[in-house]
Amino acid sequence: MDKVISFVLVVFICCICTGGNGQSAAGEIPSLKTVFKEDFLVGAALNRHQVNETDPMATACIARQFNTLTPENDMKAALIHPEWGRYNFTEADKIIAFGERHQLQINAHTLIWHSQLPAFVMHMHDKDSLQRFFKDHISVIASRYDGKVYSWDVVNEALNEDGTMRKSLFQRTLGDDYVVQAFQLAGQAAPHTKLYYNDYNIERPEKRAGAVALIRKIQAAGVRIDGVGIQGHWHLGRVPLKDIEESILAYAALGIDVMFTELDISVLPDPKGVEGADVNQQKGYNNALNPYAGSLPDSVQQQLARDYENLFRLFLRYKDKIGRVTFWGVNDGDSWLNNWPVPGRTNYPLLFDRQFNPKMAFNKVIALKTGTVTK
Ligand code: 9MR
Repeated sequence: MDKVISFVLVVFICCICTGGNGQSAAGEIPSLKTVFKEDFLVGAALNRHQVNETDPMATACIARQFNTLTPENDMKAALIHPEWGRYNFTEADKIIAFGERHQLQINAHTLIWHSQLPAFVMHMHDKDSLQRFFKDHISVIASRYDGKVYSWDVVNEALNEDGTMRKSLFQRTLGDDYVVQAFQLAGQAAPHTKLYYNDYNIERPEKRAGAVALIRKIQAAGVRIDGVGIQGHWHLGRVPLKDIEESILAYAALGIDVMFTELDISVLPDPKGVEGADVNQQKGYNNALNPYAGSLPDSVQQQLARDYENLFRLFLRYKDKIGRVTFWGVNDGDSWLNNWPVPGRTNYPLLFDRQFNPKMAFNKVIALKTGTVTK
């Protein structure tokens, strides 16, 4: 009987301490980076406003919660290399300074991607010019930030859903080997930087087989690749835990680090024909596609919390193989999913709400480590 009373007392105290919303008695929200410090790094993609520290609440949340960042856009080719031979390092340099100021390790994103290319490259058809752009771009940027960033997403999204090579400008003009070349050039320019391949849906068996083959090809060429980023753009109630688990094992077996690099869980209905995270897929708005414009129903909040809890339980099981888990945004208001694949929606895919309050999903994830009782 005594035991029962003590148990009830402990549960009661825990509830008071967390205020039911994950806050301690002192009013402090637990910190993801602290709670998971023995397991893996926890990060977020940051936009330009956040790097410029225009919102003190955003800065405080980032500094408290995360120990690694990925620039959401400002190191992409269109922004950092807008014209032939002209680079604009202003924003990228601010990202480095932000990382130093707040002690966040930086994953630079991304050197070679078919999207967000500068106009002068998109219209380039001859092999010599593209080859020259390719070499200059990788060498100049990777060497400038060597030792300042921890890692690079060297190549992003080179694969189709069936695991074959995407017929991108790079593939069509330079051939399939462009991926191996990109890693080779990056390795020469940035010997102190980890080099990763990053893509979405590469937990799915078919696409995973393509990614495994691509990584093996890089390794067989004697070229360095240090890790793979599974982006992790998933959907409410459909997080593919089995595929994720098999993927962690398959990629780790290649002797490389496994990361979850762009994590979010969309709670909104998908328009027909949209899969993955291809930024070029856009669909028209209608109200039926935006059911939670006012607020998120409790049942959906709970499902989101269950999805995140199950996912992080899996991450913890394989923590020896997982180097980093990065969310694609800090709070729900930042997320690209408010405007993709349908513009102007209200999505709720992250752990913090639009006012930076921790959501039920945050509490569930934290509780996996602390055992704190949460609602
Ligand atoms: O979140 C990014 C969004 O702000 C940009 O408009 C978009 C196009 O560049 O890219 C988004 O980030 C993508 C990332 O770079 C690669 N994987 C898919 C991400 C979501 O689209």
